[in-house]
Amino acid sequence: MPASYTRRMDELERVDPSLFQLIRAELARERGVLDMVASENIAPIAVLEAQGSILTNKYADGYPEARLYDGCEVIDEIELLAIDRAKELFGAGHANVQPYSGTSANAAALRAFAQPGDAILGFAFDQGGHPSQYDSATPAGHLYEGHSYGVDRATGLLDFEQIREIALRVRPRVIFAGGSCYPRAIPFVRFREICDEVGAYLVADIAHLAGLIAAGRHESPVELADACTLTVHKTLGGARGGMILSRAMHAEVIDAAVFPGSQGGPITASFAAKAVTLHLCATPEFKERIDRTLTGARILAHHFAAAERDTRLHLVAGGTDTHLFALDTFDAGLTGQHALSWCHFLGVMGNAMTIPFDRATPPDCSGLRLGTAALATRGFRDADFAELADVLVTRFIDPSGPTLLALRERTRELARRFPIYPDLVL
Ligand code: DSN
Repeated sequence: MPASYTRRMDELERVDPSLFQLIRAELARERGVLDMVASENIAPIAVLEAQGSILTNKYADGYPEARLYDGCEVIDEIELLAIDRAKELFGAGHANVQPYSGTSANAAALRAFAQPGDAILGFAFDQGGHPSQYDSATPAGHLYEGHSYGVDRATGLLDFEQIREIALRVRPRVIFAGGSCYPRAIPFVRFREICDEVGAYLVADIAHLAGLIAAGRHESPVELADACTLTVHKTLGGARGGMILSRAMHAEVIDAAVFPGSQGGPITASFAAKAVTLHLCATPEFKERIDRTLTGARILAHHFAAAERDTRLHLVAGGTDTHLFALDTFDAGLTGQHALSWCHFLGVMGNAMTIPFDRATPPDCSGLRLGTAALATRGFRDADFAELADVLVTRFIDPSGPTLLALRERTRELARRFPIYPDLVL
């Protein structure tokens, strides 16, 4: 857990009491719930301090030693520190730490490797992927001819026969690998083979897997892919924002595609917040946290699998190899939204998501996505994940039973036992 916080937000409280009250309310909310949103985490205080620092004052369009603004000597050092740490942590030839988000990183990767009108191929959102990899509604999508692939209906695993068939047919310039609701490991080498066969660039979207990869707990795509796009606030657990890793030979096109290609002035304080995050991710404590994250997801998935007959909830893709799992709620007579509201009542936050071959009629869906990254950061160990699993499974076995309030008390007790920012006084 984060170390002691030494300051209150006195000045904010004085200048803007209404906003201060909202931040106080959000802190109380975060403290009172169990966050199982698979893309969220709890940033260390050091990251919050860097993000909220005086670095926010500085314009720094461009890159170290090639800025459009005067007075960037210190910002150059900070950005280079973040770049070096990213390269070191992931073993990458090049790193760009300026993308505002994962979606902006994907837009920049497309700009780097494809021309308007080119075909591109990404993992369909309703199958576990992300729209920024192919969809015309996303920032860069309208420039390209977007195609998408999915998973095998029987196994829920990536369907490489289908991916290869589409790639041979549409000849994409870029193929994306990686998703936001895919619970299984991603064999990036299979994507590399297809890219080589059709002459496509491979972009690994490791927004969700970055922490697992940094800890050495998932195969790294860094040497296989032409570029990797990621976010720093999910399993890496730190600064909000995106990043691109690439082969050294692509450094120039990637940098030009980020700025000026797809973004304006960088959020300079985020260079520092990303640098701190990467520093913390290089520690044994980080690996240990990722191990608890993975074990926690397996424990929860195992409990749901064991109770499948009683809950009629099925694990999407049969289980998990990662920090997240998804439940198919359809046979339980629930929409994903409904299942989410049952968790919400217990103070457990998650996502209702469309799952592969969803049987619900949009806008309803049949998926409930849950992740363990934030709980592991909070300090959860095996027994705590097992306790939470028992609460959640019981909730779905006996939805209207008299035990409901007792279940809610058990999640409240878990939240109390693992306080967030205990020394932050607001
Ligand atoms: N927002 C991320 C997620 O929830 O998975 C993807 O953009």
